[in-house]
Amino acid sequence: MFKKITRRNFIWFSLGFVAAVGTTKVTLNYHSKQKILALDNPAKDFTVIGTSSLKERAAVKGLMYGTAIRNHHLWEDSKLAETLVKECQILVPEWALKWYIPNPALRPEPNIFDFSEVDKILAFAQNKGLQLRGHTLVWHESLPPWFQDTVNSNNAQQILEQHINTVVGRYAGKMHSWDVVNEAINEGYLLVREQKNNIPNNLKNNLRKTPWLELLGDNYIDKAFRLTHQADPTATLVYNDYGLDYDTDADEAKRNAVLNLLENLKSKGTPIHALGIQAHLDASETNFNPDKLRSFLRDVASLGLKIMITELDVTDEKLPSDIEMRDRIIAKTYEDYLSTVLSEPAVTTVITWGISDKYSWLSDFKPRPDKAAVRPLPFDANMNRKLGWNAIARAFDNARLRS
Ligand code: 9MR
Repeated sequence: MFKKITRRNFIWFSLGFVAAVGTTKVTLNYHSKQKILALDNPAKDFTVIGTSSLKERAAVKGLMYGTAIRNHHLWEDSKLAETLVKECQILVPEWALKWYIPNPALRPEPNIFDFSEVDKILAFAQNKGLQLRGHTLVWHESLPPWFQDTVNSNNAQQILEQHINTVVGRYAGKMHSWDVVNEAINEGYLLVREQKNNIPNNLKNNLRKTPWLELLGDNYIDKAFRLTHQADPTATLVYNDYGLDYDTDADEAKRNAVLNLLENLKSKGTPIHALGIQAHLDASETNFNPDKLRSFLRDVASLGLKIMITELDVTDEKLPSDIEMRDRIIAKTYEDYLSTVLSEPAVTTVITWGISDKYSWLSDFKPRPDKAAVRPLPFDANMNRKLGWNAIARAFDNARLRS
């Protein structure tokens, strides 16, 4: 028989429950801390032979190395510009080719385009012998404030066409590649949830619910590629996405969904040439499985597609404070990842999402709980090479020659 629950019993029960939850949390925290510490190997050798730059090491193997860049940093920081020219073969504007990031915005009004910043970056790149790639034409983020009130299912096609014709047309023949569509597949955890609820695993269900999907229907991806190819038949056209790197249910589901999308596009004859893997890595992630990642890369390559690593960086959000330890774990993350992906011949290019810790989106988006400066990139805030630089250099030195 159950005893009547008295007020006192209830209080004791609640206290016990809170204590149990607290202990479990402490134990879990302890275990995840131990797992992270186990990632550090102070004896690991990161020696690099010679002093040549990342672009030179990449070029020896028929590869390209480059970085994303916020245009104003390039004009304001001569040390950054110098480092970038020395180390990079290719640049991608982190902001300037998005529809709307006011610096100034590319498309401030429905019928006004401002190319001033992009033109300056292109002139800089051409002057220094660097290539330029475009990011991005179709995305659900960084859309203009006028978008919601102006764009509807009657004019969406025309507004997208106008965008692609105007922007891609202006730089036709001058761009290495375009991220035509960015992040069109749902978050991995949502794909897993759908699988658990027996929702059919098809392209329609796997697509992220974006304004573009809502306005143009699920054919919008194919449309965007065809329009871009028409506007610039020489550029390599890329589908770009994230959350593809680890041996987790979410990333596995996302890899399958992306593969499914690529197969679908290829079967329709869509002019798509490469998959862009963003590779925003996490130094504290313990579920890295080189075989699984390689097998995904091979599946993508078997569709006749090239692969570009488009936004590589390594968050140290969950690492301990000690800087030397952090740099070692970050460097190991870079080397493990790059040696895996570069073993697949279809991988042609490696681009980091920034080059110096002084300027990383992660400072705002994934700050450290101890408020210490983040260290996700190959150069420190004073433009000195870090252990992460060695790791990238080593991965290029050990990569096989591309034909
Ligand atoms: O790094 C970019 C950040 O400065 C911008 O505020 C943000 C919104 O435009 O975009 C960031 O870059 C993203 C990229 O365009 C697409 N993949 C994820 C990147 C990091 O969020």
